[in-house]
Amino acid sequence: MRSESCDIFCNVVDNYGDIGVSWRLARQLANEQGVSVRLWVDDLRSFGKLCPELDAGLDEQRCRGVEVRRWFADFPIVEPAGLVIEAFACKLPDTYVQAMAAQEPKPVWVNLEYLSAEDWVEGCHGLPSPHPSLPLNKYFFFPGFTAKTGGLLLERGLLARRDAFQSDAEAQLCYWQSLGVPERVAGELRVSLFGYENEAMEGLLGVWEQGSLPVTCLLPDGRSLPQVAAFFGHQAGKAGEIWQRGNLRVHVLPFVEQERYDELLWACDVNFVRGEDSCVRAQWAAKPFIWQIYPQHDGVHLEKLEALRTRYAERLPPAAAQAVKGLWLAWNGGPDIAGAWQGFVAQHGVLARHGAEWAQRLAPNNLALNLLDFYRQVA
Ligand code: TRH
Repeated sequence: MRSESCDIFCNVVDNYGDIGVSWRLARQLANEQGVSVRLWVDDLRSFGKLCPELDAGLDEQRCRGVEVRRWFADFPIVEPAGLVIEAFACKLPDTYVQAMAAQEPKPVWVNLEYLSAEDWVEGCHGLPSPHPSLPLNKYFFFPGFTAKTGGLLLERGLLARRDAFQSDAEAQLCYWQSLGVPERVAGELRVSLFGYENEAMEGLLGVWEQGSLPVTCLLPDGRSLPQVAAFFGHQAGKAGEIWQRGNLRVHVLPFVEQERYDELLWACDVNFVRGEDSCVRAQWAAKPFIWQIYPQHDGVHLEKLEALRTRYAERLPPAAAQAVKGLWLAWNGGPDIAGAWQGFVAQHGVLARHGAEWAQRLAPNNLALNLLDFYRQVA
């Protein structure tokens, strides 16, 4: 790498996915690959939810091996890095682009795209787009699920740490104790629930309440909380609260720092996830999972949902594939959440084995390594 340096630009649009992915990538490049990383972020308050040690009052700081800079509209004059990553088409400052054009050799400018399992991604991954007026190319880098895409973010040693945790009953017990969650009772299912507002919420909570198995639902503080609180007859809720109705008990958890969220996914039997980054983490957790996709007005999100569902279910026996289809659709605006949940739980053993095999299959296609290889080829 020419200068072993990388600038990552992140504009926090909504929620935590943009900064979640940028922060994960920044740490991986810095701490695993020895790259000198500067992360420019316009909203340090949202960032601070994922990384509480960050000081949202500082314009410049070092955090976990990464130089974190507040991205002001009035952008300072800086020398561009060798690798420039524009996360999710956030527009780079004009002065910075001018500086890139003036630099020799030119930096490699990459737009890191949103994750999709759709087929067209393979054809677009790595394509250049010439700047309309400056001697610069911007390259489109697509994360994805096949060898012809940029792969997925996966930290070194993550799967080994997951395996160690999942085979260590004592570690899991300590983990549950740290959350104030009692020991499991026979037949109990532990489910994490991270999502957006959802029309199917009441139906899902109802089937858990009425079901024959005890369900413990771990609910991180966030957008699903008001609906769950309402189900229990409360106006609102906060971390630390515990609610019970029939066979369902809910523990409201604080939103934890990013690394600690993995443990929740590893420890649960089923994970409800959303957006982009938590969906990938659920796949590394290798437990049966349900994806609530980020909704878009034009409905294109349903095609993305279908693309991942199809890929994920490809090697599943028909009954298990059908169970995944039923619950993923019901959780994304489709019918019959109660029946779909029962169908899914009946396939839990098959889906758990499949989850482990699926994670193993995806693991070699590592986004951070692919990005560096791409950089070295282009530079
Ligand atoms: O927050 P999200 O809904 O982000 C979304 C998506 O990325 C979507 O693609 C994008 O278009 C939209 O934002 C604007 O979901 P996501 O992607 O799962 O990001 C959540 C992040 O929060 C992820 O990095 C995991 C992290 N997290 C924690 O750090 N602690 C927690 O307790 C929890 C529940 C999550």
